[in-house]
Amino acid sequence: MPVLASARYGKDNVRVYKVHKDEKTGVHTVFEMTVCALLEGEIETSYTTADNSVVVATDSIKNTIYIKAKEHPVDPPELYASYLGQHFIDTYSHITTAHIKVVQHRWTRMVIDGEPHAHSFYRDGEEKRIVEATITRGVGIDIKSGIVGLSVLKSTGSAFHGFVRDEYTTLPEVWDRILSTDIDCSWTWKRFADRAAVENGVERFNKAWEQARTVLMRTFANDYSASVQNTMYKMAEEILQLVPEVDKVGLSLPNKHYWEVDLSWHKGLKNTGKDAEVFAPQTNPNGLIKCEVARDQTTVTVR
Ligand code: AZA
Repeated sequence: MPVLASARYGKDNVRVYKVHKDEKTGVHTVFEMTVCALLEGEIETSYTTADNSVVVATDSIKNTIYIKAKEHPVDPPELYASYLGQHFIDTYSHITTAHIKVVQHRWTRMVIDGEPHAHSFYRDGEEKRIVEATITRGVGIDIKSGIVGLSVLKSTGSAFHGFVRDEYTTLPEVWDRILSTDIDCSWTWKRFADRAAVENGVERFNKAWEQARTVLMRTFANDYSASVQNTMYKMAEEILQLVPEVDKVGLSLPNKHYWEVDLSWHKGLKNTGKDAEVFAPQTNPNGLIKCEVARDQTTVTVR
């Protein structure tokens, strides 16, 4: 006899925009996000016996996403996600867990004639800020924050040698190569007891996001990289050091290859080794290097 092994449902891809208008200065601040809210609890019968009495319609979940964005700050997104998730478990006694994902899109203030503009913004890249919050009755609030799609490239300062050489190997060892990747980085907070614990010291979230972003770029730029593996480990180590309330840092980095193009067939053009200037960026295949770095042995298995 089949059993419902797991179930959650809700609304995904809810696009939300919120503007904050400073009455005194006339300066506007805008936020745009894409929200997913999925609920878990005593909802089995909706699947097994068509019992819709346990279903909070996904349309109502969508409405709640807008209403909570109106009632509460959406900055930082960790706070908004906690308010939203807490609402579902406080309001519906049969809902035990709310899974909230917030993807924040970039709107960066324009600087016009050297002055920050009051109400005009531009999209400076596809990088996103991510929050995944799990709010569980009787357990607390688990939050994973992150950055995805931070595209970076360095034209030197990267090597890769000493790797396994056998009958499958064609890749030459290099002491100077291009390194390019789209950084996905997450940091998992120690569990918060409740919403008040998230609110208390709420500035920690934007600070950590800024610190992580700075570390990712600074380490990428300054490290003479022996490999993607080693550079990413250094990134994670420093984030853990700077943000003591974080237990684990995860990284996922594609290695986006740029191959040399041998042009010697054309009038003897030199374009390899130290003479390489024109490269062919590859779309695929790409390397993919991942790791999670825990603060210590006790946090290895954190969520
Ligand atoms: N790590 C790198 O940094 N570069 C590589 C790898 C790897 O594992 N494999 N090929 N190139």
